[in-house]
Amino acid sequence: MINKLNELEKEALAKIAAAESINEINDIRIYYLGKKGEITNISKGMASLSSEEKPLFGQALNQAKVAIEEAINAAITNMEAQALAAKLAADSIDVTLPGKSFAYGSKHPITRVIDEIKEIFMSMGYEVVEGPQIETDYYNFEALNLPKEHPARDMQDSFYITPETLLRTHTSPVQARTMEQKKGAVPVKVICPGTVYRRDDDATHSPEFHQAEGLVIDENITMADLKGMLLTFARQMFGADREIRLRPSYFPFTEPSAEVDISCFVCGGKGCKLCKDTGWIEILGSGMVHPRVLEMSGYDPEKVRGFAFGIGIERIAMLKYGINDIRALFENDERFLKQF
Ligand code: 2U9
Repeated sequence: MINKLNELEKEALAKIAAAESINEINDIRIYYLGKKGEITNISKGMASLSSEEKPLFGQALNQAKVAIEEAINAAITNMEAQALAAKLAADSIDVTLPGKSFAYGSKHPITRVIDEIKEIFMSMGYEVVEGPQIETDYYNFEALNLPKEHPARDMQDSFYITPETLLRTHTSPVQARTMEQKKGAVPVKVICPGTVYRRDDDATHSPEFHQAEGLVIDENITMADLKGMLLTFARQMFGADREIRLRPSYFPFTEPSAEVDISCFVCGGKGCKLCKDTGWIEILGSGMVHPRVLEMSGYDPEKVRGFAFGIGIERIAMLKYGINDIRALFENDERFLKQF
């Protein structure tokens, strides 16, 4: 019986050594050590042995069982380690590969100029106010001293939606609405950036463009306040050594009105191609709010005064970044936009 046992043990160990999977090993375990397994069966024969033979056979039986168990456990441990190593090799990350790069966007030059203007005016205590792009004839024209049939309406030849509504031709209606809401209260100190529309289309005019207009109303506001603000703006936007110059002009909503030039930031005023040898560059329009405009929106021109100004954003962007065709700002060509 011991010989038979030794044969079974040898056979089991050979099968374990040749097994290729954990499933196979488990089948071997059941075949030899299971309830009806070969080793279990042979152990049942112990009852027929003499009392001298019994302990010897018992010992051999235990040794065989332990040897098979150990071989099985070692084979399983070995197979699990091999499986893990294979999985790690398959999933491994090559840390020397270059990383994925992200394409970063950047601000459109128009947004950059608007943001810069907002910052400058906020630092001077102005509040940023926005309003609707579809306006009524009243707020876009009437409240700004541009009654129907006023010849200055022609300059803003407009996109009408109905006879009484249109795409706003300037951001001025935002200031008119603000005044109306404040019901005569002072001070009013607002900067109103936004998109506006006019029937205009050439190298320096686009049917859709942007403005930032400002309005200050208080007691005792004079043109000196306007000039002080203009100088601060010119220096913050175009350099600390800028000077300004005011030239008489005409706008229906301001009286007196003035175009504002800055000393050329390329040549410093000596004369160059950019300033067309004049030493000066026009950057915006301004003036003292017309008494009729104050009155129409609920302010008493005997008690308060105001100044107003209008900045064309595209013009500032073109000057600052040396863009010579306004259409580049609206074509969304990445080769252009990536430069900002
Ligand atoms: C109210 C009262 C007064 C706004 C003003 C200008 C002068 C001006 C131009 C700049 C370049 C238009 O985009 S542009 O072509 N604007 O020169 N705008 S004063 O005056 C106002 C506005 C609202 C209630």
